[in-house]
Parts: sequence; C-alpha cells; structure tokens
Amino acid sequence: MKFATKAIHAGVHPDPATGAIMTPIYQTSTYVQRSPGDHKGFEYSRTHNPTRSQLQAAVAALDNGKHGLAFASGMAAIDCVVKLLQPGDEVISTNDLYGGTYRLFTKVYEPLGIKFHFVPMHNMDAVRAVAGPKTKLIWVETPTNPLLNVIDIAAAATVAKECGALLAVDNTFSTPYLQTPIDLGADIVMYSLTKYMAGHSDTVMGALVVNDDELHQRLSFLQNACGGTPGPQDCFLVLRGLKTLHLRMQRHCENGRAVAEYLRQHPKVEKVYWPGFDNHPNHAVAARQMRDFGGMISFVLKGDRQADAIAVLEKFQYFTLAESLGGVESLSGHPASMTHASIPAEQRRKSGLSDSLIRLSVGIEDAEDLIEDLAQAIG
Ligand code: P1T
Repeated sequence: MKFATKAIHAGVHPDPATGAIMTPIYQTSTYVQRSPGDHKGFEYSRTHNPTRSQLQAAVAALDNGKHGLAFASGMAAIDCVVKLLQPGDEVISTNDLYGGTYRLFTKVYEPLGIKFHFVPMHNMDAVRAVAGPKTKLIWVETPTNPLLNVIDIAAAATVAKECGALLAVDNTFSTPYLQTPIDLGADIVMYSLTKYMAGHSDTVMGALVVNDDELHQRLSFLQNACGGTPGPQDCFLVLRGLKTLHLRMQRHCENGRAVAEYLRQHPKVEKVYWPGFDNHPNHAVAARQMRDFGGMISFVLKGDRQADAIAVLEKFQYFTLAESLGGVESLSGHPASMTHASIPAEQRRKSGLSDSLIRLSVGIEDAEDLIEDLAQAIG
C-alpha cells in the first residue's frame, strides 16, 4: 500500500457495531464483563480504548512499524522511553533539540541518576567519543528544533548497535511522509502528534512506534502503569488529521521552499536554516534519508540583534506569534524566550542558537501571501 492510501485506510476499519466508516469516539471509561475476565478485549480505558487502538494502528502503519502507542502529549511519550532506563545508565542525545526534551532529561531524570551526554550529532565521531557499555539509549531529533540540523539515522543506528543501545528518533518535524526511521534502523520512533500529524492546532498528543514485540510489551506496560494516555476525542482528531497528512505535507514542503528561497535572497537576512539548500552542512544526508525538506525554517537578521527579531515577530500578520508548529496556519516563534527558554543561555549559545533566531512553521496558505507578510515584517 502506498503512502496516501495508507494515510486514509491503514489500521482503520469500519465500526463493527454499526458499520460507521469513521472511527467512533468511544467516550467510555470502562466496559461490561459477562463474568470476571470474560470481555471483548477492553476492560478499562487507561489500558485500551477502541478509538485509541485504531489511531495506534494507523500511526504504526504509516511508519512501517508493528506497534503504536499513543500518549497524552509528546512529552509523555518521551517520558515513557526514558522510564526504560535504570540509574547509572547513560543516554547520548543531540545537543540541539526541543527545550522541553532537554528539561525532562536534565531536570527530571539526571537527578534520578541517569547521565546525559549532549553532543552535536551531525558529527558521528562526537557520538562515538562518549559511547560505551553504559550507553543504553541514543536520542536523535532530526531535523533538530530549531536549528534544522540533520542527523544521519542509519549512522546513529550503527553506533547504537555497536554499544548495545536503543536508538530513538523524534520524528516530529519530518513525519512518516518525509522519513521512516524504522526503515533506517531505529528501534523507537517518537512523535509530538500535536504538530503535523494532527495538523490543525487543536489537540496535544504524542506517540511511539516500534517493531520489536518485547520492546512494545515493556513500553505498553509503562504506558498503562504510569497512565499518560490520551482521551478518545483527541485520538479521533488525530485520526482525522492523518487522512490528509500527505496533502498537507506536500504543501508545507512547497511553501517551505518558496519561503526559504525568498529569505535567502533578502538583503536584511544574514542566515537561513533549511535542510533543502544544497549548501546546508547536512544536505547530502537530508537528501538521502528524507523525501523532501519540510516546512520548518529558522533565520537570523543581519546584525544579530534580538530587538530587531522581536520587531519583526510583532509585525507578522499570517505568521502568527505562538508556540507550536505543524498546523495548517503559519506560525512564528522566538526560541530563546519561548520553546527553548528552559535551556540555559550558555548551553544555547554553545549549540549555535542565537537569541535573535526567528523560527517559522510555514503553513499551507498561498505562498504569495506568506512572502508578502515576510516582506512587510522584515521591511
Ligand atoms: O508539546 P508536546 O506534544 O508534549 O511535544 C513535545 C515536543 C517533542 N518533540 C519536539 C521535536 C517538539 O517540537 C515538541 C514540542 N514543541 C513545541 C511545542 C515547539 O513549539 O517547538
């Protein structure tokens, strides 16, 4: 089955009770049992819910994985992965990543005895330099948030195998439309479904996809034991969003290219971060592992002054200033004070994140209107 057909059909079956073509919202906390243990596979909605089951199957199918697990947020999905570890274990993570992930790693799990190495992963030698027998997890985000660095997933999988660690890939920016990490050797694929997968800025959710039955069992145990599961209405919204993922992503990519090219030739713009440029430092890897280059773009104005960046952000009309990304509408953000404020300034600077960096999530409006908005805001 090809991608568009999968986006519409995979994992989703007409409702067995009524024939409803769209998955109903099973708004129930529990299920009747005829006799203790004699039920239809559903006991309690933290453990299983039919709307969630269909979403989990759909996400797994899109990623060429066997099992999907849905969570109440992207952070709850990441939290579930880290709970596989024990004190003394070590994690190698990219040093340029979503601020909330950095916060979870350093503020919640480091004090519990898990050691994190944050390294620039577009250079695999930097990963090998800290890898060892205690390494149990390699955490990749690609392209990274917000600097759009691209990490070679197949190369990271080789290092993970060498040291017997799991490789997890946060695929939030790419979605399975652009890249399928399991095909490249990843053990776990993670999503903030809140973004492109749901696609309409109307719900917060997360997911994991795995192939291995035993790993699925361990994660599924944690999902139920810790309880960060989503409600059926949210699952329904993501199921609906997935049906147009391919169409939306295609337009995000087209508009992303138009915006990136406009910014690159603008006399007031110093630098544009977008993996589709052939002079992007990891363009060759991006071209190999991604099917297109996405709609996330960051840029810095000439002079690198925060006040100038804020003035532009205040003038945007269609690039609405708001946290989040991946919805149909274009959004703008100031990572240093918004999505990445929980990363200490010194650490941000070390990974190359300027306080004047502007991040754009290019939506699916008309590209001409988006470029007009950039022109009037940048001046
Ligand atoms: O917000 P939540 O659904 O919990 O997902 C967290 C998360 C995980 N991974 C990546 C790459 C992310 O971008 C996010 C959330 N990011 C934002 C809210 C943002 O504006 O960057």
